[in-house]
Amino acid sequence: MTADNPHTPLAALYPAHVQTLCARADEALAAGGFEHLLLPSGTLRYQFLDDRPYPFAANPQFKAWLPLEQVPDSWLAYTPGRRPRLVYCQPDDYWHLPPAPPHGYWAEQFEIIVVRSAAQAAEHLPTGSATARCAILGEPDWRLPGRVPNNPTPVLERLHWARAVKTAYELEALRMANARAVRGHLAAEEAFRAGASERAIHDAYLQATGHNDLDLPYDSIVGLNEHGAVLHYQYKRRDLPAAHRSLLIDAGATAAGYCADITRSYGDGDELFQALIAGVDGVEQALCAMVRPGVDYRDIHLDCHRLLAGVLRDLGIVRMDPESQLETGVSSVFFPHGVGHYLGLQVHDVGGFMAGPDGGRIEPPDGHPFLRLTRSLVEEAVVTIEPGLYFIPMLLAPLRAGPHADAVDWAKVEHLQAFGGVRIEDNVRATADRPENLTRDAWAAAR
Ligand SMILES: [Mn+2]
Repeated sequence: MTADNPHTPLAALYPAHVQTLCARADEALAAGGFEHLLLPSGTLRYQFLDDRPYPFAANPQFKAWLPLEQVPDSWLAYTPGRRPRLVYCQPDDYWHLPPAPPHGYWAEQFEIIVVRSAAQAAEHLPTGSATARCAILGEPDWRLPGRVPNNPTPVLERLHWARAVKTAYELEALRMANARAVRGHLAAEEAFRAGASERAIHDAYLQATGHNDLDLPYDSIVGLNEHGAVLHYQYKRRDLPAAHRSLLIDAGATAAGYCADITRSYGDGDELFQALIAGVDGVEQALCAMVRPGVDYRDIHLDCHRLLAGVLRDLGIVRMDPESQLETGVSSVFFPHGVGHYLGLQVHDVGGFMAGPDGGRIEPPDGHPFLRLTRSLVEEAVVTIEPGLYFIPMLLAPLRAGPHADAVDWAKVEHLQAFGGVRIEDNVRATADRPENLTRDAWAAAR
């Protein structure tokens, strides 16, 4: 496990990361008029009338401080000027394997108190009149004894705003997550070429990353043929299709709680589909080069439409100039999602619409409701860039019935429908200089 390994490159970077978090917390607490920051890791939730818990997902606010994804009922307590305290719950439980005693590169940054139950944890949090001066960020849940999260807006907003800027520690974790995911993608391509089922491709991916299903940052999308046109295709079929025309795989990995989010598309050699993959890949690399400080991410999204519309025109799929395709909404039929999002502790990281550190909202452009990031980029922001072109029956039907039907080569569209679609997605860091493509770098290193 990454967090246990003293030799991980993360170890040397972690103390400065915690210092940055302390400074951000100082500012956020001052803005909200609070004196203590309390972050519960979260608690297990159970299915209705059952004793089976849902998969545990740690509070991302907690995970920002600690690479601990599976320690429910624990708390991080921070008071400006003091060493942060970790109340670490290691229950006496012979039904399950409790969390290991606290150790690893992170442990020495905290005053650690080990407790045996959630109720006991509460005894080590600020009490009495101090309770009212606590900003408690977490999901309110009656099962979590101790304090009720109040989630004060000014505190949350400042922390969310700041999360756009990654620390050196976070960047290294994101690189490690990318390296891990790329190992999976290489195995997945090999399984596709060998004619494996969606389920078997997914299994090859897990095997190569060393992840279990529940370790993944999101449920992988593994679609053969027409399934590539289902944006969040959620099944992994065990049966084999009659032919392996195409694979669209959108799959990530984590390291120290940070996420990679990568998509690749493969074909069977069909000339038009291969040209489509090459076209989308070219667009993707042009957009990655735009990831620079000061660039409005909405402009990357709109340029993505223009560039993809150019691919549709150049391949003779749509006979319309790119600007008209954008204005009439034709490009949105083939590219019906946003070009990307912030990436970090959460695969769709927070703060994408914020106008400033004390809130406000920047709306996506009219007609583009699915764009999740509308801010201008800053140095050390990490985003995904994920253009795609799809042949989605539900969206094609109104185009075929509408005023622009004649601009479309329907024979080509019908041919490509059997391949589903293409998406290519990398994780990119904005720097003062040229952008760092974490995904392509990991790919180059893996070969
Ligand atoms: Mn993504």
